[in-house]
Amino acid sequence: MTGRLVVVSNRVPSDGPPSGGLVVALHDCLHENGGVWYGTSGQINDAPSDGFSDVAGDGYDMRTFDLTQAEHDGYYLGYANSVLWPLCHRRADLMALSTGDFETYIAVNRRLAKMMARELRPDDQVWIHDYHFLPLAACLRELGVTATIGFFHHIPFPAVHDLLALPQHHIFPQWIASFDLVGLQTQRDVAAALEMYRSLVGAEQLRDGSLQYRGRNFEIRSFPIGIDVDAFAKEAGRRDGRALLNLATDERLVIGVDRLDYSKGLDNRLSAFGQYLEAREDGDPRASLLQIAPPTREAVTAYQNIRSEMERISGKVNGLHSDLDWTPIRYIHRGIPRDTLAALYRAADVGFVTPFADGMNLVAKEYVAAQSHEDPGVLILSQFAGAAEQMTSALIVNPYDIGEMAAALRTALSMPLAERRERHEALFKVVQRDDIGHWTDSYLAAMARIAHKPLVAEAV
Ligand code: GDG
Repeated sequence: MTGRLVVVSNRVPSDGPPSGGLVVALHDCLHENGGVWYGTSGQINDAPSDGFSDVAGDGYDMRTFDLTQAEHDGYYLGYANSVLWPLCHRRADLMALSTGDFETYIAVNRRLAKMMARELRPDDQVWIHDYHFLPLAACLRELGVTATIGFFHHIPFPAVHDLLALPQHHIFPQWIASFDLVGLQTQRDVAAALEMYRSLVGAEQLRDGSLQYRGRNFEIRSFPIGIDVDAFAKEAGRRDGRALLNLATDERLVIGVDRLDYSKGLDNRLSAFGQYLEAREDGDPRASLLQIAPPTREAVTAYQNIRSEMERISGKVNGLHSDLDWTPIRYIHRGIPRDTLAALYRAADVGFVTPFADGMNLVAKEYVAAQSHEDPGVLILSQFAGAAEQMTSALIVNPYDIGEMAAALRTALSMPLAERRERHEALFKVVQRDDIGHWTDSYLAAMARIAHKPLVAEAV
């Protein structure tokens, strides 16, 4: 690649060796090509900083900046996580529109743009991640930055009628058009973005697939994110997950793994499991649900309700169905190590992934990667996870329909081996083909192609 790779994400992996697929993949790209990774430090400072601090990176530079308490509250907890997150997850009703948060969000993006603009070079390829930085390219362009700037939106692109609930919706098309390449997870997201340009501002797609808005030419394309399949499969085979749980020989296991977020459909999932238990007939296997749900964004009010809902439903189901030697729902409200997680996925007969809305959902892919090919488990997947666009051999369910999910559990737990193998083989193929390496390679190749496009295209 010519020019440096410059990555921007809310946090940089400054606390030791990177872990988790995305962070490792970005680390590997930077390690290979050299470059810079910008992001917040995770530290709160009394005064806004006017420059970056250096963190030792492995073969590349890591440049971090601190936030003030007011910035953390308004930019991170406020506009990013209490407005944009619910908006993009079809929960405009949960948006907390507080005076000043939008201004703080813009101010943080402006400050970062100002600090970056001093350091960026015209031939840099800048790759910005996530909804924390939607206005960052627009801020950089205002400062005269001409480098190629890409964006990856990890979460769903909002539908137009949801976007209209955002008081600042009119700036959205301009923010997006300031990037050169906008990566979305699915074709469904691309369709939503194109619909926004068509219906809100009347911008149409050109014949080469790119868009033209306010004199800028840019592309919106889907790049479904994946995982490091080989590494995960290897990890999953190292330990016996069933032994970790002390499961009885004939006990079946259903697993759910999610940050405790209202978008993940956890309440309906637990209810569906309860309904499955109620409808269980003599001879049906005894199954337990292991739900791992580490806390997340607890300072945001909307997250406090889901926590008490989980406690209420799991308490109710366990109260009704537990036996002296059996607790049907094991609900763990904390994070567990990645190697343990991999072994637990492998031990589970069913992966139960039922978000109301999700950009992709990597848990679905991790579950498939962790299965043994000889005796694989069954994936139950919400139609609203981005992953459902690729993983069509899963049992696809509507996460709002508790009865349908309970029936899917029954089907999954009694599925014959031949069908389980057939479905798993098809799913594994897709997950392996579109792995994390393919995602970074295809995104960076598209950005490099745009970087080398003759400049006349810009002036059309
Ligand atoms: C966003 C988008 C998109 C979870 N609990 C533990 C743990 N995890 C790991 C999982 C998985 C990751 O966290 C969660 O990834 P998801 O993709 O499921 O969801 P988000 O966090 O919402 O991610 C999403 C993703 O970005 C990537 O673009 O797919 O749609 O919302 O890797 O395994 N890991 C460990 N312990 C836990 O307790 N070690």
